[in-house]
Amino acid sequence: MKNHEVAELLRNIAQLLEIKEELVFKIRAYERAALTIENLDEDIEYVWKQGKLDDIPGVGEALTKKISEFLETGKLEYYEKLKKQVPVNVEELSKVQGLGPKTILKLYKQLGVKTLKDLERAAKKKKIENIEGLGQVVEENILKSIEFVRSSGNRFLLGTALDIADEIKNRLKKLNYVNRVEIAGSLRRRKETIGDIDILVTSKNPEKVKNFFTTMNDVEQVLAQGPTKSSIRLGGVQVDLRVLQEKHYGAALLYFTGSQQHNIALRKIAIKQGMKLSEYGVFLKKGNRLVASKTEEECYKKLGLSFIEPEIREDEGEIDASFKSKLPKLISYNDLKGDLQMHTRYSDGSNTLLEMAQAAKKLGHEYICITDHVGETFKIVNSLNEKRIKKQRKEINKVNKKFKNFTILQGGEVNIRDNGNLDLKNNVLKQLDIVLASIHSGFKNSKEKITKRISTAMENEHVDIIAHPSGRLINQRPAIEWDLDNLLDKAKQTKTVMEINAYPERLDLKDVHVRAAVKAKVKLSIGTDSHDADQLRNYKLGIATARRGWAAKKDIINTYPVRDMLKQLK
Ligand code: DGT
Ligand code: CA
Ligand code: CA
Ligand code: ZN
Repeated sequence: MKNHEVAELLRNIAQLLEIKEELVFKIRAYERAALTIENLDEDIEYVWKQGKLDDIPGVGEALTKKISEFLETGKLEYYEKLKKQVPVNVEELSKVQGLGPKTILKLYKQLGVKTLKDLERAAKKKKIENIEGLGQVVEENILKSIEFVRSSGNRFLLGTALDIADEIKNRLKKLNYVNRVEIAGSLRRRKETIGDIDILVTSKNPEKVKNFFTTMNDVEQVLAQGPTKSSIRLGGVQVDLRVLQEKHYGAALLYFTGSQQHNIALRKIAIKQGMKLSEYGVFLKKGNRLVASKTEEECYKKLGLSFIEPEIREDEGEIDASFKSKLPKLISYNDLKGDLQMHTRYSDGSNTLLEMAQAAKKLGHEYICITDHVGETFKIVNSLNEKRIKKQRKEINKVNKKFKNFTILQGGEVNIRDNGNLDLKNNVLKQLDIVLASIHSGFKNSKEKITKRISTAMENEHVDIIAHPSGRLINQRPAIEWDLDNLLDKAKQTKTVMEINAYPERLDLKDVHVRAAVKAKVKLSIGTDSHDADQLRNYKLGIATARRGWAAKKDIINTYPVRDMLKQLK
């Protein structure tokens, strides 16, 4: 989705116009459009391709032209010209938290701040605290935020990093001088964002491995190369490769998988028991004798622990649970029997329902639920009304006959309106096998209001699942502010299922929310929200998120055969 990029573009234009002291109404128009597009749930590219950009409130003819140019070419001539006319680097500066248009203007006029470097210098020299309306607190926050922009602003989506890592892993596996290949670090733990990719191999010929790794034809930059560790940049991401000896493999894998917090906690346990843990193994303090190192299991065992799955190695209670043999048996990567959210050409997807079904069957699913947008007023995504729902039902019945041991269900994703009502009447909702309800606007509602909206939707007898419940888009839009405990209570009471949306930018519910839901005994579903058949494979990201939230097979309704799954719904 390019929504965030387009919004940023419009906002930067507004900022430049502000510095140029253009007419206020013109500036506000850009700002308003930016806000709308940022909060738009639909993919702006899809809206553009449908020729519906001017349906977006605040987007008229001129903006339609500009946005189209940007989406088509990745650039906007008008913006490039504007940047040349104005000496301030608003792209850099606007990333700093709390630095709005007004402040950037002030800092430029009074202190000549044009770049991030200028800003840092000014803050360090304590020049900002003297500017009216800013002060010392703002100055300190600016310094903190500059650090944040530089360090953590650049984390990659799990899905993106996983594709790159799998590709490299496959190449390394083919080499006859490489024995084991494993992905470690945050990626092995399947964290939602990844700083860099860590890969471990064992080989008797580290030199050869290094040469292969640093000269692959898509390497963008070699960052470091040594006898046992080299780093490259590929696809924009840093990839660290470590070549290990077979005998240390387990201990090294444990160490480089992390998390750092988990490692620290393990080391403390080792010390308490008169042992020492390092990336080379578990040693007895006395005589420095090696007692475990070949496998992770062995290392855990020596510390008195049962194996802990990588996804939960975050020092969030897993070590204690392992010690007491109270770890849940996590859902596994082949436990899913169906996919409960996807779109077709009926609404805003790019494939037919037959194509979606064929692709899902190929992945090993036993059933899918087609969940095109349905509704009366939510038109931008081509929502189905009653007539089209009936037409789709006929097609589903027809396509279902083509398959053996595979079921297509008819669901629908209905928008939750501002007042908590649904965008479709009950007598229509009732015709669907599964109803997903979700929020697509008003993400900035107060906590009370938004909690009420969702809980009102849960009370509707036809609503089965709340889809992408928090509405967050990773690196783009924060989650809504909600009272999760309250909503989980309501979900339990109304037998409403909470979705783990596996779309790479969403992963929503996220890991900690999943854990709260499991604890509250609220059932969960996994849906890929695919708008294209290629996206169906993302279900694994949903399982990863479920595992990070300590979910077992029984907690996820679509691990059940289709009939039992339907029985889980209200
Ligand atoms: P990332 O890359 O920011 O997404 O997160 P990680 O967890 O992959 O971190 P990374 O790449 O810096 O290091 C990989 C693992 O190596 C990390 O999870 C734990 C281990 N590790 C690295 N440096 C240290 C350290 O200074 N202390 C400890 N205890 N462990 C470390
Ligand atoms: Ca890493
Ligand atoms: Ca690393
Ligand atoms: Zn959609």
